[in-house]
Amino acid sequence: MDNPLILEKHGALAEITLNRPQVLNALNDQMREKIMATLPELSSDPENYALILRSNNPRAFCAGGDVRELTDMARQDPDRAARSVGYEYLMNWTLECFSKPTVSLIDGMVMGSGVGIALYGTHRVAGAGFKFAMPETAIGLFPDVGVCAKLAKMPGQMGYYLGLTGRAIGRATAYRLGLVTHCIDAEQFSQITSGLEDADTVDPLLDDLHRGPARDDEELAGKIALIEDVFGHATVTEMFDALERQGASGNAQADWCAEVLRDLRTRSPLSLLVTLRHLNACRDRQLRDVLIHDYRLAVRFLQDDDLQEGVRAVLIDKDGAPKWRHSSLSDVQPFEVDDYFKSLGADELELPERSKMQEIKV
Ligand code: QUE
Repeated sequence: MDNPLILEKHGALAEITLNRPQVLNALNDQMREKIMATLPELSSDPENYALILRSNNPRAFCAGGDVRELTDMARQDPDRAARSVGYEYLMNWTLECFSKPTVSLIDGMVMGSGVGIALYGTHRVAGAGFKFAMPETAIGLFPDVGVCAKLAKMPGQMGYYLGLTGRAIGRATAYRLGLVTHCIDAEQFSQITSGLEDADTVDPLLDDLHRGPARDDEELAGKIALIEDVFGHATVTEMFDALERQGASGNAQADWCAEVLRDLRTRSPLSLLVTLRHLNACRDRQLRDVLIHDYRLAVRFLQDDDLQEGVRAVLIDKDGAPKWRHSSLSDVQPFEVDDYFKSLGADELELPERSKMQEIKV
């Protein structure tokens, strides 16, 4: 079990298995490096047809990045922590530009950095236990790994709801939102791998096994108009106010609104404000540009207090009571948010254009 990432080739299929079950496959540098080493070799391998990404743990595809390792690094060697994050975003971009069918088999949790692996494959298959979340505002960070490119463009402000609250959704909702392409129970995953080993064509193989989810499996089905209304407000303060009004209204969704507001109040105020501004900016940005801007924000979060405190409160001491640098939204000065978005000058993340990523190597 010492190898955190296993690469196997069977016939026409290459399989990458995330293998750190004790930490729900929290992604570390070693795993990122192995993924990065594998992709260029596969892209020019004539024996290889497709790549599968999967987990050895039915509870989680990947619960996120190894943020404990990252925050330790940020204290001891901030430049190294920044390089680690930049390398992760390069890996996200490399997965996006990879030119072969790439099938993520996702059962259990997929959060944060895990989304940054699973989402950029051509085909995203969700098992019955699938749970998606971008929960970073809970640890004083923001939804990164390029996911704001998707969240900002979802219909009805749904991505704003997901990115700001960090709340989870199941596979029916994720399928509706286009985060996953197929719903296939984990018991059938071995049929997918054996088909791809024989170079069976990926689309008919997955389409045959797919079962469209029932409408009543969508946990947000009755809340679409409400989410559009609340998360369509221009500021986080107005979103809080709208939830407060709805929560006190006695209508059918009042309890749910009160819960969402309670969740948002536990999130880092600075994270919420930075996340909203980033989402707005990403509405008309492509992934490469989003990742470059993610890097600016990540470098600032790594140097600031809330991420350290969030990881302490949520993941180390597990007291669930982070003491954020700002006690409320109104404590955050506009210039503090502005500073997060400034160019890093010579230290900006450099990502090659897509055409460069796909150049033929000789
Ligand atoms: C927000 C996050 C993460 C999180 C919880 C949050 C995150 C992460 C984990 C995590 C990983 C491995 C574990 C575990 C939790 O939790 O990024 O228990 O074993 O990696 O609220 O961003």
